[in-house]
Amino acid sequence: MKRGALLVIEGLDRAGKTTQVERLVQELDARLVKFPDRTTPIGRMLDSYLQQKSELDDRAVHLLFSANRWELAPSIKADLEAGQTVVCDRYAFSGIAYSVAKGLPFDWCLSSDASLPAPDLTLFLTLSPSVAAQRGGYGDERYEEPGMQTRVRAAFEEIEARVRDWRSIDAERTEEEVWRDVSEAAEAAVRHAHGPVRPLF
Ligand code: T5A
Ligand code: NA
Repeated sequence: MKRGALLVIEGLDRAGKTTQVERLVQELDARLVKFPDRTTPIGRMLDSYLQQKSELDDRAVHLLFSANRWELAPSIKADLEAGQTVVCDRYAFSGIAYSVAKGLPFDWCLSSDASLPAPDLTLFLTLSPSVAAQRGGYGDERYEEPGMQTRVRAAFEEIEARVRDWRSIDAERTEEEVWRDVSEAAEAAVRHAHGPVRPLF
């Protein structure tokens, strides 16, 4: 059975995720899902937390990020089964990486996202902290500071070792060079997407 592909773009701050995701959505006529989806009631709590307008316990916020994916999971699965490709700007791997970077246990972080729809392909955009800094200073949102970014990078490396269909892409190159690799890998994943949607982890 042919179906739509679930494509995920992950990466550190200023890696160019949104830039590449927007091109992919156009190219593949795909549905865009951005995590966190700040428009739902849960998403509004996350938006306030990220803007440092409210405080939440680390485990509580982890579960809210996860719940924000679960509330969209049924429609993502339905779209994939109906042949619609879905592109996610961040997904469960960000959820794990940022919480592990704050000191929460890896397996605890992973468990709340277990059995979400598994991506057919995750593209991880990598860049060094110095190049990230050249793309503009850190903003006012929570986590936008060098110490946290270094710990997030280490957590993503741990995740990479445990996840299938993961591809790292050097995002220090020009937008066009990155796009060539992103589009080629994504088109292959779309061609090969078939069978039931697998559960993550
Ligand atoms: N979070 C998220 C959790 O803690 N748990 C979770 O479960 C989830 C889902 C969300 C925050 O929430 C955390 C992680 C985050 O801290 P967000 O809304 O996704 O944040 O915002 P960011 O991902 O941080 O968005 P950024 O804007 O920092 O990064 P992007 O999307 O990677 O970068 P982009 O495309 O906007 O580009 C950044 C700049 O670089 C330029 C662009 O023009 C732009 O100016 N650029 C390039 N410059 C040179 N060469 C290239 N190849 C370039 N590509 C883009
Ligand atoms: Na972004």
